[in-house]
Amino acid sequence: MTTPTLGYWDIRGLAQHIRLLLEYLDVKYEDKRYPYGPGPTYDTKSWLAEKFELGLAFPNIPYFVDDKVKLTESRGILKYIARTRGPQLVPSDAVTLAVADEIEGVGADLQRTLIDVTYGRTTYEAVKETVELKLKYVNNFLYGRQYVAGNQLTYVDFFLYEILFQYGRFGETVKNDVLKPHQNINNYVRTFESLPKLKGFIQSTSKNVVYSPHATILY
Ligand SMILES: N[C@@H](CCC(=O)N[C@@H](CS)C(=O)NCC(=O)O)C(=O)O
Repeated sequence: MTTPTLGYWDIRGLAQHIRLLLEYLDVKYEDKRYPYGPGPTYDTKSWLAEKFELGLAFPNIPYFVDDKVKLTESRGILKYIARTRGPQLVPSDAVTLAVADEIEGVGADLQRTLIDVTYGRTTYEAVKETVELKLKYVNNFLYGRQYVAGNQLTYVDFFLYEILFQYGRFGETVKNDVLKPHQNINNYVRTFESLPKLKGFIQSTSKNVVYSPHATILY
C-alpha cells in the first residue's frame, strides 16, 4: 500500500475530523497543506495550481488519495477511512448506523451554520435560536452515553467532537460560551479528549486555526 494523502488548507475547517481519525488509527499519511497567500488578499493559488491536475472527479478540498480511490467530500472520506482502516469504528447493526447518520446530518447542519456566521453570511443573533435548540437536542441525546453509539466509539464521534470543539473556539472568540449550559456535551468532549490515542494530538493541535483568513470572525 502506498502512503495515502489528505489534501486541505492549512486550517482545521472541514478536515480536522479526518486528521483525528487517521491519528487514532495510526495511519501513516501525507498531510498535504495548501497555504493561503499573504494578506490582504490571501490568494488560493497554491491549491488552484493543482486543483484540476489530481484526477479528482469532483475537484475540491479536502481530498483523500490512496492506491484505490481519489475521493472528495469531507464526511465521505471519514467513512471510507473508517471502513477500510478501522472497521471496529463502524457500527454493524442498522439501527446504530442510522443513528450515526442522524448525528452526521445534525452535525452537518451545525457546521454549515457556524461557517455561515464565521464568514459573515449571517450573524450569530440571526441563528442563535436554531443553534441553541440544536445543541440542546444534542445535549439531551448524549444523556447517559459516553459516545454517540453508547459505549462504543464510532467514526461519527470524530465528526461530532470536531464540530463541538469548533463551537467552543467560536464561543471563546465572541465571548459567548455557547456550550456552557450543556453538561452532557461538555462531558462528551472531555471523554473524547481523554482517549489515550488522541490526547497528545488534541493538545498539540488545540490552538490550530479553525477557519481561513478570509473569515469575518477569526479563530
Ligand atoms: N462538500 C464539500 C465542501 C468542500 C469545500 O467547501 N471546500 C472548501 C474549503 S472548506 C474549498 O475551499 N474548496 C476549494 C475549491 O472549491 O476549489 C466537503 O464537505 O468536503
